[in-house]
Amino acid sequence: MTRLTTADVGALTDRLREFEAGLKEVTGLGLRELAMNTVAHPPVCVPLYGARVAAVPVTSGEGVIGGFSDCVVAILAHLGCEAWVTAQPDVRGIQEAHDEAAEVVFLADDFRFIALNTGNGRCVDDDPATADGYVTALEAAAGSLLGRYVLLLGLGPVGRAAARRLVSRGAAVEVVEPDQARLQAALDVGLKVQPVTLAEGLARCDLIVDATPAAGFIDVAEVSPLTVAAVPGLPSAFTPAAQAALGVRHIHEPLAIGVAVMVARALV
Ligand code: 2YC
Ligand code: MG
Repeated sequence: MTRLTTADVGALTDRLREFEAGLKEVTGLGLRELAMNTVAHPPVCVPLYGARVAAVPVTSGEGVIGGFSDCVVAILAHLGCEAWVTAQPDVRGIQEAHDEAAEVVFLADDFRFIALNTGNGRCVDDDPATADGYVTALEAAAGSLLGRYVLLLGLGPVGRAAARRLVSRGAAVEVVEPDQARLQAALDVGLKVQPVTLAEGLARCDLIVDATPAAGFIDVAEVSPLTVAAVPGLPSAFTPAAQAALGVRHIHEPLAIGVAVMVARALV
């Protein structure tokens, strides 16, 4: 996933309620319900209220992103967890989390973002959690994915997880992946996806999952009142004009759905 900036996470922290209102309008689900529907179908109640969860800043590599851990905690608190950012980063932060009886610890370096349940050893990765949460949102918005054509842009870690989840929910997945090696690797592991050109995919699919790091290559002329776009990462493949035309049907934010599914999977 693209490395977030302080501006990205600050904007999300400020607009969390607004995002959730839009999510509810287009999917009928709030963040808690979306997470529980992703963890199990039919949904199970996950003990989020009062769950003690610590976010530990990690200084390795490119270092701490100002506001990243605070944003994770804001999302967790919004879900009803007792969440906090540890006073110290790295190993001292993990120790503090343990000493303060955290059930789940969130940690992100330059390569991985995980939620670790120190009680049961469960370790949840953000890429599949994010992909699965966004597919749940798309399915709720569409009513069902059974037999529906879905255009998937990109077969990186999030795209591959989304492809698996879309196929498992009955979708006919058409994928645009310019990297032939990535495409072949996905087909070689038996991923049931149909390679298409962007034009072919846009012509046939009203449901779109954007899992590419490329920005602004789908314009307003290529979206319709039937289009629903699940956009789990930054930047969006949709131009600002296309995003405006889609409104709440452009489901897009950099952390909230991923964190909600991560903590639900860590605690279920
Ligand atoms: O503040 C910190 O602890 C930093 N070490 C966090 C670095 C996160 C880098 N990863 C990302 O920005 C994206 C996010 C969506 C999470 C995964 N990739
Ligand atoms: Mg990741």
